[in-house]
Amino acid sequence: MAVEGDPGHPSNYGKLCSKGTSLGDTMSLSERVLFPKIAGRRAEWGDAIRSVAKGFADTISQYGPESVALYVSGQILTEDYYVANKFAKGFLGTANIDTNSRLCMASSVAGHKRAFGADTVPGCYEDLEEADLVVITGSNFAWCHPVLHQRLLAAKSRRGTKLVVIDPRETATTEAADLHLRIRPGSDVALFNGLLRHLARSGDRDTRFIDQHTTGAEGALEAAETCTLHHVSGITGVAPDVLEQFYRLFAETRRTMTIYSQGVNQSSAGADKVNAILNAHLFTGRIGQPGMGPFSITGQPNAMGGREVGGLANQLAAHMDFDEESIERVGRFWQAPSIASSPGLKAVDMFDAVADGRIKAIWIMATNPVVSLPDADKVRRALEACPLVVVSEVSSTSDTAALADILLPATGWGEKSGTVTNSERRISRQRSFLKPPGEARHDWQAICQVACEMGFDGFEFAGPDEIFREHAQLSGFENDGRRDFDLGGAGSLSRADYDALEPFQWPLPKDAPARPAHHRFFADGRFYTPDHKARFLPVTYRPPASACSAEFPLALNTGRIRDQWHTMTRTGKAARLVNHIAEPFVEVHPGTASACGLGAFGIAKIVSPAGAAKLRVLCTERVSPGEVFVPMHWTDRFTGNGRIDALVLPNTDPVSGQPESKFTPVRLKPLDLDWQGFAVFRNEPHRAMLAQAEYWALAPADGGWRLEVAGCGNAGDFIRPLLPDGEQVTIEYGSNQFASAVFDEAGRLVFACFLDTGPVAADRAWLCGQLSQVVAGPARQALLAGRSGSGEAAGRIVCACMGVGTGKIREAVEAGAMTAEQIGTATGAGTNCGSCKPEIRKLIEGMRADIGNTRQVAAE
Ligand SMILES: Nc1nc2c(c(=O)[nH]1)N[C@H]1C(S)=C(S)[C@@H](COP(=O)(O)OP(=O)(O)OC[C@H]3O[C@@H](n4cnc5c(=O)[nH]c(N)nc54)[C@H](O)[C@@H]3O)O[C@H]1N2
Ligand SMILES: Nc1nc2c(c(=O)[nH]1)N[C@H]1C(S)=C(S)[C@@H](COP(=O)(O)OP(=O)(O)OC[C@H]3O[C@@H](n4cnc5c(=O)[nH]c(N)nc54)[C@H](O)[C@@H]3O)O[C@H]1N2
Ligand SMILES: [Mo]
Repeated sequence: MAVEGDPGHPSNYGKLCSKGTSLGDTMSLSERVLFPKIAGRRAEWGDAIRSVAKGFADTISQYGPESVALYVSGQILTEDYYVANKFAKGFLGTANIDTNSRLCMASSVAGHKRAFGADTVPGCYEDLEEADLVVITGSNFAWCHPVLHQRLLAAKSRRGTKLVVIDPRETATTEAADLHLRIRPGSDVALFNGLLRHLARSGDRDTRFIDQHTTGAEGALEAAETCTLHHVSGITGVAPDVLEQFYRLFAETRRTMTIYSQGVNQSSAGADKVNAILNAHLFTGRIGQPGMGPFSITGQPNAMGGREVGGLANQLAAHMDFDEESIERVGRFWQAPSIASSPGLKAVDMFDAVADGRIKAIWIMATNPVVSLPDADKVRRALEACPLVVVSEVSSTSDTAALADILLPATGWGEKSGTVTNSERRISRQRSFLKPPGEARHDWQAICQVACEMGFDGFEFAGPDEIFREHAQLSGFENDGRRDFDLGGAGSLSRADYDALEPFQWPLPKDAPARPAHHRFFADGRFYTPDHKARFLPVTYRPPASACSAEFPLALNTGRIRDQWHTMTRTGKAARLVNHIAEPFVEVHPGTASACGLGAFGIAKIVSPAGAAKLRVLCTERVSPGEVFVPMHWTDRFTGNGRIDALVLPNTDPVSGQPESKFTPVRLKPLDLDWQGFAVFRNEPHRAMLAQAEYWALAPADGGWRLEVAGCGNAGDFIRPLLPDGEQVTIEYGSNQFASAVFDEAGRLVFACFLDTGPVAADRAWLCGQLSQVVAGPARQALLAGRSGSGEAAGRIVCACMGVGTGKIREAVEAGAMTAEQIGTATGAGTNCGSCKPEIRKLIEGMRADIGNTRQVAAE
C-alpha cells in the first residue's frame, strides 16, 4: 500500500506528517481484533449484540439509566459519534456519554462558550499565513501539528512573521521563536492578565469594538489590575524586560494570532487560561479578520466532530445544551422516548462512578482510558470490578481491550467511511479503500444494531450518508441563525453527493449565499450570547491544584513526542516511527538529576502520590530545574512500568472538568542496577521473561524487535532463557559485561545482545539492520563490537519519513553542508514533513564545531 497526501486538500495541500507518511506500515492485521469475544472467547456477532443489549437493558431496569455509560473518542467518525450520542441521550435516557476530548478540548469548549456564547473557533488556517505575529502557547506545534507548522515557517520566511512561544520547556517549537517565554508551569493566566493590563495602559484597545460588541471589559481589567510587570514576573519567572518585549510586540501588531493547545487546556485553570487569551483578543478587536484571532488547535482527527454532535456529557446535541427549549426540540426531532434532561458525568467523575459501583455497565469505544486517563491504575481497578465492560477496538493489544467482558472488532482507518472535522471547522470525507478485515464492523453499525435489539426506533440507517443527513438536518432544525453550528445546507445530500463531498467549512446553512474559500466567524461582531455581544471574563491566577512538597519536590509535565500517537496501538507497529525515540524517558535538568543522584542514561523510578513508573533518564537543559517531562505514550504492551498516567493526579478544572495532565508533584530516585543491555531479536521475546528484569522497553525493528533492558544480579541468568536456537558466539569482557549473537542454520543473525555494567554504547540502528542478514567468518566477532567494522555508522535515526540517521547527516556536514536545506538535498532528511528540521539544525551546529575541533587538533 502506498500513502500519499492529496495536493488538492485545502488544509494540508498534500503534506503529511511522519505518522501519516508511515500509515502503510501500521496497517498489518497483526494485533488486530478480528472477531467478537465474550468473556475472552470467540463469539458470533449476533450473540455479542444481544449480550450488550441485554446487559444494558437489565442494568437500566434494575438500577436506572444513570447506572450505564458510554466513553467514546475523537477518533471515531462523526457518523459513529452521532449515533452514539443519540443512543445515549435520546434512548438510554442518560447523558452519561463522555469522550477522551474531555482530556483534550474541554477547557477550550468552556472558554469559547463563556466568551462567545457558543463553542466557535473563529478563524481558519490561512490566518497563520496572513498574521504578522503568531503567539504559540502551550503547544509543541512543530511536533504535534507539523504540517501547519511548516505552513507557518514558510510564511515566516516570506513575510517575516514574528513568532513568540510560551512554554516551560525548550522544544522543537521554541527553536524557531523570536522570543521564548519560559514560564513556570500553570502561570499563563497571570501572563495574559499582565498583557491585558499593559494594553489598557498603552492605549492599544479597540474602543469601538469593545463598546459595540462586548460586555464586561471593566471587570476583566479590574481582575488584571494587580498584574504589574513585577508581579507577573514573580509568578511566571520571566524577567520583566522580556515580558515587556512580548507585551509591546502584541500591542503594536494588529495582525496577531494566538495558537494554543494542551499546555493551556490540561490545567485546573484551563478554562480561565482560555478566557485570559480571549480577553486580550476581544480588547484589541482582533477576531474574525484575516491574520488575527485566538485559535484553539485540536489534536485528534475528529475532536471537532465530537463537539458538533454533542458527544460531551454537558452538551445535548448539535451545539444545543440542556435548556428546556433545546431538550424539547431535540426530543421532538429524534422522537426520543426518554431524552436526558441534565448533563451527565464527565470523564474523571464517570470513572469514579465506575469505581464506586454507581455505574455498572460501560461501553468504551476508540480510546484507551487505562493508559490515557489520570490515576490510571485506579481506572484499571475500576474496570476490573465493573460488572459489564464493552470495548470496541481495532487493536488486540490495547491495555483497555484486555479488560473487556465483550470485545467488539471495529473497522479502522482505510476501512471505514464517513466524515471528520478539523480545527478550522473543515469537514472532510474519509473514504474506505479496504474491506473490513475478519469480522470487523463499523462502530456506527455496532451501536445501531444494539439500539435496534433494544427495540429503539430511529437507528435503521443503511449507510453513513443517511446518518450524516440526519445530523445535518438536526443542526439546521429550527435554527434560523441562532446557533453557530448549522449544516442545514447539507441536509438533503444524495448518497452520490455525499460520496463526492469536497472538504468544506461550516457553517453551511440552507440557501447560504456563495461562500469564501476560507470562512471566519465574528467578522460582523455578532456573537451567540443572548445580547449578541462577546463577554470578557474576569480571571485571576491560581497555582496548579497540587503543590510540590518536600516529599514530592518536582513538577511532572507530560505530553507528546514527534513520531508516536497517544497509546501507540498503531504507531507502535511501525519500526521507522520508533527509530527516533525507542523507549520511555524522563527528561531532567542535569542539576536536578545530580541532586536526585541520577546518572545520565541511568534508569529512574518516578513516584507520585498516585503511582510509580520506571523510565530512562535523559539529562537536558531543555527542562528547567525542578521540572521533569515524560511522554504520555508508553503502555504495558511495550514496557514494564511506563504508563505515566498512573502517576498523574485526577485534579480537574472546576468549569471544564478537564484533568491537569501537565502538573503532578513527583520525586525521582535512581534504580539500583547491576547491568544494562540492548538486544535485537528476530522473534518477539516472551513477556513473562522480560518481566524478570527491573526495566525493559521493547519496540519493533525492521525484521524483528529491539529491547532496552536493565536488571540486578547476573545478566547471564536473564539472557539465557531468551536465547533462540542456533549457533552462538559470545565475547565476555567481565562479569555482567558481554556480547552474544545467535545465527540460524542459514547463517542469518536471529539474536544479538550487548550487556554492560552501565549504559550500553552500541549502534542500535546499524544492529537492527543486521537482523536476518547472513553474517559469517570474522564478521561475527566484529559484530560483537556492536557497530559496523567498516566505520560506516547509521547512528540514531533523525528523519523518520526518509529513514536518515546521524551517520549520513555527519557525512553531509563533513562534505560541507551548512543548512538543513542542504542536508535535505544531500540525504533527503527533512524533505517530507520537515518536523525533524529543528533537530537537524542543532546537529549541524554541534557537528561543525566538533569537526572544526578535530581538524584543529589534527593540524596542531
Ligand atoms: N506526534 C504527535 N502529534 C500529536 C498527537 C500525538 O499523540 N503525537 N496527538 C494529537 C492530540 S490528540 C493533541 S490534543 C495535540 C496536542 O498537542 P500539544 O498541546 O502541542 O502537545 P503536548 O505535548 O501535549 O503539550 C504541549 C506543550 O505544553 C507545554 N506546557 C506544559 N505546561 C504548560 C503551561 O502551564 N503553560 C504553557 N504555556 N505550556 C505548558 C508542554 O511543555 C508542551 O510542550 O497533538 C496532536 N498531535
Ligand atoms: N498524561 C497525559 N495524559 C493524556 C494526555 C497528556 O498530554 N498527558 N493527553 C490527553 C489527550 S489530549 C488525548 S486526545 C488522550 C488520547 O488518549 P486515547 O484516546 O486513550 O489514545 P489512543 O491511543 O488514540 O486511543 C485510541 C484507541 O482507539 C483505537 N481505534 C483507532 N481507530 C478506531 C476506530 O475507528 N474504532 C474503534 N472502535 N477503535 C479505534 C486505537 O487502537 C486505540 O486503542 O490522552 C489524554 N491523556
Ligand atoms: Mo487530544
